[in-house]
Amino acid sequence: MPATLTRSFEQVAHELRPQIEAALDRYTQFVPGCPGKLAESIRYSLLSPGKRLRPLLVLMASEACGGKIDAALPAACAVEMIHCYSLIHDDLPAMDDDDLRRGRPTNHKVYGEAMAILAGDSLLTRAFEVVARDVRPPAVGAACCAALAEAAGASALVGGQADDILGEQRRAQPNGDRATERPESPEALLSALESIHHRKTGVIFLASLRLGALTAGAGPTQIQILEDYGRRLGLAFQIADDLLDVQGKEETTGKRVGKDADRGKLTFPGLLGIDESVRRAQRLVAEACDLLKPLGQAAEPLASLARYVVERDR
Ligand code: GRG
Repeated sequence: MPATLTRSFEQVAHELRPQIEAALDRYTQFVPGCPGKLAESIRYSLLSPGKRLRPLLVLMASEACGGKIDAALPAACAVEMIHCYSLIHDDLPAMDDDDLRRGRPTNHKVYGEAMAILAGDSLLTRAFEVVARDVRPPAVGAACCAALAEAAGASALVGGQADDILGEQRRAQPNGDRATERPESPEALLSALESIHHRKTGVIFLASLRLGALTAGAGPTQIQILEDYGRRLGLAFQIADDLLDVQGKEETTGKRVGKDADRGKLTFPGLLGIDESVRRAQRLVAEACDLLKPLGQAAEPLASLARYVVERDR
């Protein structure tokens, strides 16, 4: 295929983002009953300038499987709502205690902790309402709801977050129960880190791809290709995220940098070093792009998204 026909990730994202932003705006025009302050707090975070990677993944996966953007848009918005809820709750003092997100003060810094918790709760429930009402036919809507619930639940997103917090608490205990524990090997630490990130980040990426495929009526072979791609993409994204925390700048990332080291978190650069982390992320992206080849040119935006994920500065 001549290179001129290949649309870059930024070109495709530039076309699709306005549709995502407009739909997120429409989906958060709440009916009476939702207090103005709560609606403001929800919209403050949801409509803030995120990269929209997960909704783009839904739309690009749908396109790769021959689907239509309009049919995938409700599912794309639902995934972004769940992602946004997780960021609002992750930033709370009881969790990561952050004051900067997407280049702005975090939700609880502006609206207070109670309203931030409720904004997250509202986004989580709204996501399922949107899918149940607007994904057609209803059987596909039900399959999307189940996939989303599994990805956001106690054995995935919430479980990964819980393990992350429990691990941090254990590492912060200098003696206590740990005095009798054997130190963990580097291999065990790496596998624990990969498991946490798979649940905290990777599974939502996989759900995004699955929802895109489901709304396009994809078959099992296409779904399998997307999932194999998604597993590598999720891990590469997380390695890049850890590298940005070490090497990135607050002005471009829009969030506090250096916080993982400050909190004694397990990270890929911490375990593997910077050079090996970069090599690993690049290898994963190359594998992810190779896996997409049977889907042809329609999957090129997904390949360019994978390359963007490790080259990004935010
Ligand atoms: C509170 C249930 C619960 C889960 C929190 C998402 C999460 C789990 C924690 C956020 C902290 C973090 C750095 C997670 C790993 C990577 C990640 C999800 C980064 C943010 O995603 P981006 O870079 O963000 O796509 P934008 O703002 O562009 O949408």
